[in-house]
Amino acid sequence: MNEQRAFEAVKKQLKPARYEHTLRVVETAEELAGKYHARLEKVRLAAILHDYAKYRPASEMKDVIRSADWLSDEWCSYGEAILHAPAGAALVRSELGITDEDVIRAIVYHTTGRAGMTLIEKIVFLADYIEPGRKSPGIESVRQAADDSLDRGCLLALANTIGFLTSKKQPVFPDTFHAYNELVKLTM
Ligand code: DGI
Ligand code: FE
Ligand code: FE
Ligand code: FE
Repeated sequence: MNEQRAFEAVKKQLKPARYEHTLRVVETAEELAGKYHARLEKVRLAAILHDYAKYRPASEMKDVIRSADWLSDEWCSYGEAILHAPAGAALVRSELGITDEDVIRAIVYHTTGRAGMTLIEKIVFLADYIEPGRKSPGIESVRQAADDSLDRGCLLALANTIGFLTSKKQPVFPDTFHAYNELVKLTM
C-alpha cells in the first residue's frame, strides 16, 4: 500500500472534519519523527490510517475484535471510544492488506498507549493528542513537554486522559494505567 492509496482509502471512511484531523496528525507525527529519529514512512502510514475505523458501528467493531485471534476481547469491555483503535488495525490488515507490524501496533495502541510502546507507537499516540486542532485542558503543557521529551509528552497526555476519564467515572483500559506507570518511573 503506497501513501497515496492509503489517503484515498481512509478519506472514504471518514467525515471531512475527521479527515482534516488525520492530515494534522500526519504533519505532527512527521515533525516528531524528525525530532526523535523514527522511521518516517512507517510513522506516516500509521498516522494516515490511525482512525480508519472511527465511524464503524460499535457492534461491527466488537465483531472484528472478537474474530481477531491476535486482539484481546478485553478491548470490548471499556467503553466504545477505544474500539476503533484495535478494530481499525484489524480492518486495515484485512481490507487494505497492511502487514507491517510496526504500523499495525501503532494503530492498535494510538488511543490507550501501553507499557513498552515503541518509538513509532509513542509518536502516533502523542501526535493524535497534540495535533494543532486539539483543544483540551492542559494541552499546552503537553505540547511543550513533547518538544523536549517524547516520554514526558506521552506521560502528560496519559495523565490528562486518566484524569478526564476518572472525573467522569468512566472505565480506564488497563494498558493506559500500565503506560502511565511505566513512564512515571522512567521520567522520575
Ligand atoms: O480518535 P480520536 O478522537 O482522534 O482520539 P483517540 O483515539 O485518542 O480517542 C479519544 C477517546 O478515547 C476519548 O473519548 C477518551 C477515550 N479513551 C482514551 N483512553 C481511554 C479511553 N476510554 C477508555 N474507556 N479507556 C481508556 O483508557
Ligand atoms: Fe483515534
Ligand atoms: Fe479476539
Ligand atoms: Fe485521531
